[in-house]
Amino acid sequence: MNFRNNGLAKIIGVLYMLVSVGCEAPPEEISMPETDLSSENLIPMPSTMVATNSGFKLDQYTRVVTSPVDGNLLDVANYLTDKIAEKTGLRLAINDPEGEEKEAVIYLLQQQNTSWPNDEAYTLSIKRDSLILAAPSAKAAFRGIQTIRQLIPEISNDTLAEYPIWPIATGSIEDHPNFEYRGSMLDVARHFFSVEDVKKYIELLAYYKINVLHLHLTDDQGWRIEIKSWPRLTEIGGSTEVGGEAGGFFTQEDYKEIVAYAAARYMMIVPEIDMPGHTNAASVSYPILNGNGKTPQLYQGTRVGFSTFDTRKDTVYAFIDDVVREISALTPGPYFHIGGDESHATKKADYLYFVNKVEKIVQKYGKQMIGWDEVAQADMDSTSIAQFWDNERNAKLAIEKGMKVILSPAKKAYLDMQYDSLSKHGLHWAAYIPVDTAYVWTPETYVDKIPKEMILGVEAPLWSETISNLEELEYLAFPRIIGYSELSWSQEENRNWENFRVRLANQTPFLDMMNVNYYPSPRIDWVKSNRSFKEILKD
Ligand code: TNX
Repeated sequence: MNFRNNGLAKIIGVLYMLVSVGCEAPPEEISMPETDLSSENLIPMPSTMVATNSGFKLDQYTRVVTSPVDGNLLDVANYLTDKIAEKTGLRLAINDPEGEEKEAVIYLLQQQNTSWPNDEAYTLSIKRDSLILAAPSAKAAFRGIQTIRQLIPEISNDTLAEYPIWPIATGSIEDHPNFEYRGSMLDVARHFFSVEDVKKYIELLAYYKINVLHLHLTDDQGWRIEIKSWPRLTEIGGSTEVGGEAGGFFTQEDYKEIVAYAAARYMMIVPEIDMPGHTNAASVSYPILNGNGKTPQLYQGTRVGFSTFDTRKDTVYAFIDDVVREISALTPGPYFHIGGDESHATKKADYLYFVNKVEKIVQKYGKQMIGWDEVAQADMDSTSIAQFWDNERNAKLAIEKGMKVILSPAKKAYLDMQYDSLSKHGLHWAAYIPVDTAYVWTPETYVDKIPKEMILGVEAPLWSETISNLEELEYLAFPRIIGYSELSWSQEENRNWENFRVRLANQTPFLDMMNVNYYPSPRIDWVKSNRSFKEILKD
């Protein structure tokens, strides 16, 4: 619909309307402009859309009605009205018994009787006076309200009128995700990020229907999660980070706060304790864990592959049992990630023995194990999951063992890779990943002979060797993560770079409103946002 770009005709229409009906006009007399739902800048692209070229009247009289009035759906309605208020200044009433017939209504309906394609599917039916979001659950409705948020124009079509209106394009949408696991990972171990930083990242991801945040909580340089039975992990192991700054850690209360914040956005947290390699910070805190009789030093560099637990020692498994027990008790999601990557200092036989033992501990606490692709070399249970990042042979091994895989190929999906050789932050050991390279690949066929039903989803990891604050995090993650959301939510036939490029260019009003320090890739013709009414008149 793009009222911003509709040009002179629209503006003349608005001015004419203002002159002819004056500012006192009751809202129903304002005519709706023509719209085109199918050319909206939705990301990820919905499964199907049909445009009917009129406008739903979103204004101060619009009401939100939920049915049945179930607590979770009410929370979704509250989230939606908060976001509408942030974007438009309108504070919409929810389930207002005083509401009048003639007002436009946004319905959030829970419908369990319909046969939905999956449990995050939803439909939107938008007419002039009603916008109906139907979904099987509050979770699915939460995905649907992101679409509603994206359909609301950035500015009203008549900002000078007393009753401004934000017309929403009419038509219908049927939508459901392509993959159930749509994630990003954040490495809080190499550099620590605060609860507030993590919350902002979650909030941004939720807008693009991402439903997993994997937290890489431990590594050689830092242990970032309080374990009550082993307090020195954070006292000592959490005390520094790459570059030698003071590190930091999440208390269990902090972690619960992150989990709850994510859960309110129907996003799960996947905690990772990386082992048996990447464990220098743990062994500095408790030197008994590494078994070589030496007390290691805190490490502030960026090398990998030099540390290991002693995989033949009972104390190590007693330690891991405590860690998995405490973290699992704080984590409602079904998964526990054991790392398992780059254990170059662990003998192969020890590594295989270790992964099998730890898989059993994870299962004992009711969780499904995820590990980086190397874990597929061990004798794995088919319920465990391999996260493919580097080695296709490991991914195929996982499939042979009946394990599902998460796709995070470093050459395509690593958010810590530089955009190009001039990028301010990031590494390039796997590749330079400009915005188009990040988007133009097909998860469904990326690894030969992995059938789609064995792919749990796509995850874009953000390792933090080269970034130490939220601005730098945002610079590497945005805009690429927006493309990964589409690669994991949208069906293959609905993904197209040229089309995506235009929709991405139009994310600037949202990114600017959210104060996101995105990388302004020269491959995208970014739309200038926050244009005033005067600026629009000049168009
Ligand atoms: C490889 S990917 C690693 C990490 C590094 C990353 C940097 C993986 C499982 N291991 O330890 O941080 O490269 O890009």
